[in-house]
Amino acid sequence: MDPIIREIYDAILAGHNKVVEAKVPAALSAGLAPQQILEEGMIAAMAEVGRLFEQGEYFVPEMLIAARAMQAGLALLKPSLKAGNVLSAGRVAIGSVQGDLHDIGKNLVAMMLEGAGFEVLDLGTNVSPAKFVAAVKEKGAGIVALSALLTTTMSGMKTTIDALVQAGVRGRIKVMVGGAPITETFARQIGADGYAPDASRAVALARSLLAV
Ligand code: B12
Repeated sequence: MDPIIREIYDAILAGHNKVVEAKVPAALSAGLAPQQILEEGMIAAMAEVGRLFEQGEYFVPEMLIAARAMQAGLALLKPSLKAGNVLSAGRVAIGSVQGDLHDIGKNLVAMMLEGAGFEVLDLGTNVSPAKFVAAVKEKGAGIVALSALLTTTMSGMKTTIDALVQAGVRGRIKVMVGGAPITETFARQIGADGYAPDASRAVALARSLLAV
């Protein structure tokens, strides 16, 4: 691993915001690709945080400070991840489903979609089905993107899709889903139009959903 990327990785694990804030720009100035910094330094660190949590070595406070360090790094990486796209490729309403407070992955997907020229309405975390429906009816979203990180909140995706059907708008929009516990099979079972395992494939998915 590149030494600067290693420092970013270690700083996220330790929750050292200041180090992350110093090293992300340093990595960019050293000519490292934003995608590499993101994947090897930042996403890999969060995966390790998850592993340590599972093993009982990290607890919620450690997860939280690591997440804050990750968010600090992401904010600095954001301008480099966005390509200078100006035309709107479509309007996407994105949010973490009801009961779910995880937003790092959702934010990354939102960022990459923006970078690819989509207009993104970020509804935040713990988003009720009614809020997604309102984003379609009142804001004209053509894609609804649902994120869930907990096995206990996955069912909120189905509830949201049901609410879109109930509201009579399901036919004119596409629904895409993602998050660590989500699979292609689950997406199909709940009647979503597509699933992507990461942010860059989410962009390809959004494009293909609007192309058909
Ligand atoms: C950071 C973190 C937290 C932080 C969240 C901070 C924040 N602002 O997001 C805090 C501390 C708040 C937290 C709380 C909890 N957490 Co937590 N958390 C994590 C951790 C370590 C990392 C998640 C993360 O950010 N990953 C990095 C991002 C980049 O990856 P990602 O989210 O998967 O997103 C990518 C893809 O999934 C995809 N994607 C994501 N969304 C979408 C949407 C669409 C439409 C598409 C197409 C793609 C897509 O693209 C993204 C980018 O590539 C995970 C462990 C893990 N390995 O996932 C546990 C984890 C998700 N948490 C877990 C748990 C148990 C909890 C708590 C219940 C703990 C507790 N006892 O309180 C609470 C629940 C709070 C709630 N109601 O939501 C468990 C879930 C277990 C389960 N099977 O349900 C995990 C798996 C940890 C573990 N190994 O046990 N957590």
